Parts: sequence; structure tokens; C-alpha cells
Amino acid sequence: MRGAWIRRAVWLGLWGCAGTSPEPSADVSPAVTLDDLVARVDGLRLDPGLVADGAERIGGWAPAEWDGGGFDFSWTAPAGAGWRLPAGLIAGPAVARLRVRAAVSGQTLSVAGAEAVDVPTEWTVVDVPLAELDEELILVAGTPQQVEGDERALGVAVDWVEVFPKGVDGLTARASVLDVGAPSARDSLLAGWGTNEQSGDVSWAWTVGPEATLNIPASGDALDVDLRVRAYRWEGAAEAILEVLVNGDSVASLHPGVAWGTHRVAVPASALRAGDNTIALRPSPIASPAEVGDGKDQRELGVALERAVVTPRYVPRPAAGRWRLQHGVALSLAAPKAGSYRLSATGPLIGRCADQAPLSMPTFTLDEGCRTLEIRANDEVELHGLEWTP
Ligand SMILES: [Ca+2]
Repeated sequence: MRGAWIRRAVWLGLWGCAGTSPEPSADVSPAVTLDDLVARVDGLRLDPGLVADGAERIGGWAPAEWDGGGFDFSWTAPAGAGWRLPAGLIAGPAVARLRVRAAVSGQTLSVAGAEAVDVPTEWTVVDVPLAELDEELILVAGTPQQVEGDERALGVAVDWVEVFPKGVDGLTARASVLDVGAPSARDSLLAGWGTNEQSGDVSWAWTVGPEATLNIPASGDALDVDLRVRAYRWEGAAEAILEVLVNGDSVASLHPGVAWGTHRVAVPASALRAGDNTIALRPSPIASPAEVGDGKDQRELGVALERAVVTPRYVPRPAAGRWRLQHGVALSLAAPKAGSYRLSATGPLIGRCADQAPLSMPTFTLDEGCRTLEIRANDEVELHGLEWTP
């Protein structure tokens, strides 16, 4: 195998906005250009500031730091730092998009062996084309740097890295930030919260009792929710666990520490709905400081939540209106209704519903029991359109 590739799934919703599919008139088989489709790529977002980001970190990463701008980042060691990429395969050229800065001017960065790019001292987003991705994505700074008052030799500071196939214009999505502890966030805290607290620039609210809930608006598409939390710990307390539920579905079990850490919760579309969604935090163990000899506070504290950052998985921008399906990429097609479909494409496709037998391609029929199918190709194939027949 020519190196390891990143698992990617392309999701196509049909006929524009989800939930507003126009009804094709009875006799017409409408041709739908893929330009018209709402599409998403569930790509790889790497974030060294998170407690864990789904890919194994390798090389020299410094401990995560908190930027005054409200996000976590980490410095690479000058000799390099990166990730071993998750199993799952795509082929073809890729793009690494990074948000980085240098300690002092004159720094450069090589990404996965590609030609080095300049890294300024202000946070900057740079795109680095990669001819081919390897099993490891390593960032190597041009020069070891130091800043005053810090004895470490530093490479570059990394906020996040995204990797996506060339031809898809990136995964960068607009995050919405709920700055818990700030008055502006109060309306989003539903039940089970203590009062707003603040120390210096950092503000938070404690969960009080067995469950605390907050509201997040969503489109119904998959999201990442990054929770910056720390656990209430007392002498003899068991390890803290934070169960996270979305609209009643358990979606994650986190292990918050006593120091602030940002934990990513991947929320599948199946747990979400368009409009208001309730996130419940169920911490354990919980205790009141008064009860465990740690002060007079009578509240049963679980975790302190500093912020919740909600990021859609992908903002759709297919390049030139053509979706390129590369070897090993799975494309999920969410059909609005049963019926016969025909995909126009430049090569053969393999399609199946869940664990059923493969469907015939490019013309296939979906019944009510199968409305989401997965499509793969053995070679690079471009998808040009989709027709539906009642
Ligand atoms: Ca806060």
C-alpha cells in the first residue's frame, strides 16, 4: 500500500437545504447537478491543544497552552512533532491546512516532507499541498527558537491542522463559542448549574447535582463539541468521569482532570435535530466541599465548564461542482425518498446499504428500508449528477 490515507466520508444531502426537498413533478425525472447538493466531508481535524483528538500524537509536543484569544494550542519540538494517522484509506493528493505561529520572525515549517512554508509570528492559516500523505504527518520547523523567559527550544505553535483531499476546499468551519461563566452564555445554561465564577480572564460555572444541561442550536448535521472542563476532586475521590448526552443519547464518556483540559465530543447527526438540542453533562463522582471537609460550599460539584465550542463537521464547497471519489473513500448518500436513482460518473462505482449486498450501479433502487447508501470506487471517479425517478 502506498502509504496510509485518511478516512473520509463525503455526505451528500439532496436538493439543497435539508428538510426542504422540493417534490419533483410526477412525470419528470429531474437532473440534479452536484453543485445543487448540500454536501459535507467528515474529515480529519487534528488539534494538539485537545486532551485527545482521535489520532495518535508522535514526536515532541509541548503541553497544551491556553491562548488569551480563547483556544488551546501546543508547541512542536524543533526536531518535529505530528500524528500517526488513523487507519482508513483515501488515495490521491491532499491538502494540510494549519493554524500556526512562530515564536520569532524568520521561522519556516515543513509539513510531511513538503516544501517549507514561512510561519509568521501572528496566528495564520496556511495551506500546504501534499503530493501524497504518509502514515505519519510530521511538522518540522526550520529553526529552533526561543522566547524571553522560556528556556525551551520551540518549533512552531499549532492551534489545529486539517487534512482533506485535494479538490475539496477544506473542512474549516465557523465555530460558535459559548463562553460559560460570562453573562452572555447564561441563557444557554438550562438546569443544574452554579452561578457564574471568574478568576482573571477565565470564567466558568460548576455543574451542581447529578446532571447539568445546556442548549445548543444546530442544523441537524454532525458536530464537534469541544468542552473545556476541569473536575472537582477531593482527597480519596475516584477518578472523574463525565458522561455526555445529546437529546438523551449518550455520545461520550470523558475523563476530565483537575486542570483545565479541552475534550472533543463528536456528535453524530443521528443524535441531533434542526433547532434546539440539549446537551446533558453527568459527572461522577460528585460531592459538596462541605461534605468532604473542603470548605463551606454546600453545592454538589461535578465539573466546571469553561466553554463549549460547537463546530459543524464541514462547510460544503465542492471544487468546480464535481465530487471526486478517490480510492477507498466512502461517500454516503442520504436519499430523501425511495425510488430509482441514476448517478452519472466517470467510472464504475460500488454501492451498498449498510451490510446488505452491493447494489447495481450507476442505476439503483432504494426502498424505504434503505435510504442511505455508501458508495466507493476502486479508481478515481468524478460524480457529475444524480437523477431520480419515482
Ligand atoms: Ca468561560
